[in-house]
Amino acid sequence: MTEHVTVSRDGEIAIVTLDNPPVNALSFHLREPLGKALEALRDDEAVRGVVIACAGATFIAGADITEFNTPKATASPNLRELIVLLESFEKPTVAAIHGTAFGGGLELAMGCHFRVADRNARFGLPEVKLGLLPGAGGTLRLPRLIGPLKALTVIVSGNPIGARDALAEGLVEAVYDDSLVANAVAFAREQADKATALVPVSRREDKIAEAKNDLDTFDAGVAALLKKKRGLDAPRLCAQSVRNGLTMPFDEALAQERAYFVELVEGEQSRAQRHLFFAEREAAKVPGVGKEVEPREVRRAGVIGAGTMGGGIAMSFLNGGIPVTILEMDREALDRGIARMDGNYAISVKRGSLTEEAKAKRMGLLTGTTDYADLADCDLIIEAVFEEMAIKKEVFGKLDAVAKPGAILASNTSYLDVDEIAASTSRPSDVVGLHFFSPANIMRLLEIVRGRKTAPDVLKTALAVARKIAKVPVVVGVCHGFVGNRMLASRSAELEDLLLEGATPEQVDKVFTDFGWPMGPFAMGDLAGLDIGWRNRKSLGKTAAIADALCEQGRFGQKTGKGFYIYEAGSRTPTPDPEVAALIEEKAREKGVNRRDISAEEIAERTMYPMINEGAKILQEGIASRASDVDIVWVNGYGFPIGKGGPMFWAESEGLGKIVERLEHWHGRTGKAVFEPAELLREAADSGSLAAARKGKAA
Ligand code: 3H9
Repeated sequence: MTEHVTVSRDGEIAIVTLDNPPVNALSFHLREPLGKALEALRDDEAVRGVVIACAGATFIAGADITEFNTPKATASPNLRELIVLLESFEKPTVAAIHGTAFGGGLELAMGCHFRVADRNARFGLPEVKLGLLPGAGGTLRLPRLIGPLKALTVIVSGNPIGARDALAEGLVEAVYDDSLVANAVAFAREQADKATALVPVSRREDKIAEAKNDLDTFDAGVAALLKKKRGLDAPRLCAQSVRNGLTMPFDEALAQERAYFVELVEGEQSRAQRHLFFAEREAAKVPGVGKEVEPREVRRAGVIGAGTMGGGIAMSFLNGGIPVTILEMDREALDRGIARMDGNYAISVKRGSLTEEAKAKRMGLLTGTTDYADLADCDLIIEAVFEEMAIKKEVFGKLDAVAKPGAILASNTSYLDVDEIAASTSRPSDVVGLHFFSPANIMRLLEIVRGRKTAPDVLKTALAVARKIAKVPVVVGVCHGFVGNRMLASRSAELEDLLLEGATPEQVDKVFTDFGWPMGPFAMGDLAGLDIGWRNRKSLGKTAAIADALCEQGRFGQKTGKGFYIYEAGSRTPTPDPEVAALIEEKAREKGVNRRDISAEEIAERTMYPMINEGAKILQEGIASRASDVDIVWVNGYGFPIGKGGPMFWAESEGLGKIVERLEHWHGRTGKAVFEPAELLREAADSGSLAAARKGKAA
């Protein structure tokens, strides 16, 4: 018995309780006493059955991620050895699961003969989200319990399943409403009394027999599952390992799984994804918003504007179980907005990702209105109206008049000065920016914009609400475009010139997709609608020779069938258009630009390096608190490839010195401000670490 592992007895059933806060990760200091306790129980003839349970909020959340790539990760007993030990038991072993059984935690549970669970328990193998595969038999045992394709769906998505599904699929034997451990003990006793032989999961064949004889169906299922995982090693090796379980003897497949795990854990992608795991948790820790700050309660949210953005924001709240009052200017616009939300949910029902009952429940939380007075009972009100300061101020003036004291007033502005908006109210400390990304019901990122006067408890509330509605929040400071859009502007600054100087849209886009972005900037522009940028430029008195000319011809992108590319009727696949090539050449001639061959390397340097440079400026100005916050913004809001860990993480592995040198080269050649290296970037180039340079500045 140690502080992390205690063994108690209920008659002839032993209960092993693990206690390693906060999430009972399988650290070496837990594994060592657990191994000793299990050996003793296996050999103790007075013990007829064993229950493994956990103290605290959850069962085991997995291997200890902080131990990876250290000697502790593999020190004996490692997890695989513990599972082999469990499978050698000739008396029933029962995992009693509450909270989450994730990763190595579920693998340990599958080393037991039986699993029983609390009704709120969740089960998953989320290793893929860390760029890994389950490395202690998970890819081999889960298929033996729930079938290979179902198992692969769980493994490749990394998403958990609930207790009810786990019971239906055969992952657990029983689910209880309460008294989990007592029920688990009774279950173990029942099994001990039975004369039936105990078969370890690794020796069960019934659930994989069919797939073994029909690998073609399995392979077709794999291909469908891997479609959206382009460029990532972990999902591919997860699938290969599950397949090995069908074609190889168990122990051989297990050794191969281990080899894949080692390959992945030492690789760049997993290092990047583990960085993102901790970065996401770090982003929730906001300077000046300590543990002592209590969040305000949000029982009802208000949303102003029922357009695509407002509707998406409202849906996020409904999905999180928070009632919403949504306001539009007139009845017709309101009805249209509500019908669009209803239609979006109907699509989910059709796809099978939502039940009719859940849809009705969510829509039941929605109230529509055209009267500001109806927002009086809202605890948080978010406006998603037209992006113009005068209109925003008018809306905030009305809100100031009707909102109850203590209500949080939020703007979904993507660019505007939140301090100026706040100053137009009588309660600037209650004002905050909540910048959602479109489609707001799907995109995970939420930029929380901290105004000069925003109160700490308002920020704490925004963070808590974000979590409740399944967003990834990052607190940022006030500047034009905040973190994401400001860096995006720098990434885009050279796009027109690259075309004028000789690159083609498809060549530029290919550099981006080869890097791992889901789309290049021109295909993206066509998808979003080129008219949006055009309108924006006009309002700011700006021009872009090529994009403006396309819009003047009515080429707005996918919605008009033509933009930077041409789209066959009903297709979303971009095809290069000779007319666009001719237009680019004409514009280059008009401007007297000599066209030349442009290399992929040059395209990458002139787009991605200015983005990094802007990120460094953002850090230097304190708009973001940490380089890792910038990474979270880009991975969750802009499709930056997760296997590269976000722009700032990538920049460090690319070499900050090299980036500074190339920025200087382009700055010398063009004199453009986007290439002038940020002071912080120059300083960081010496140490190789943005975080160290940022700390140096703060000190
Ligand atoms: C694995 O198992 C590999 C095996 O297949 C093979 C081995 C050979 N390790 O998320 P929270 C920390 S890979 C170390 O805010 P929640 C976390 O950083 C693992 N630390 O809480 C945070 O620290 P801090 C597969 C961990 O209630 C604190 O715990 N498993 C680990 O919102 C609280 O975390 C996973 O990928 C860990 N495994 O959510 C599961 N997990 O307070 C990863 C958490 O200092 N974990 N921490 O910031 C989760 O998904 C969530 O933490 C969980 C709780 C849902 C469990």
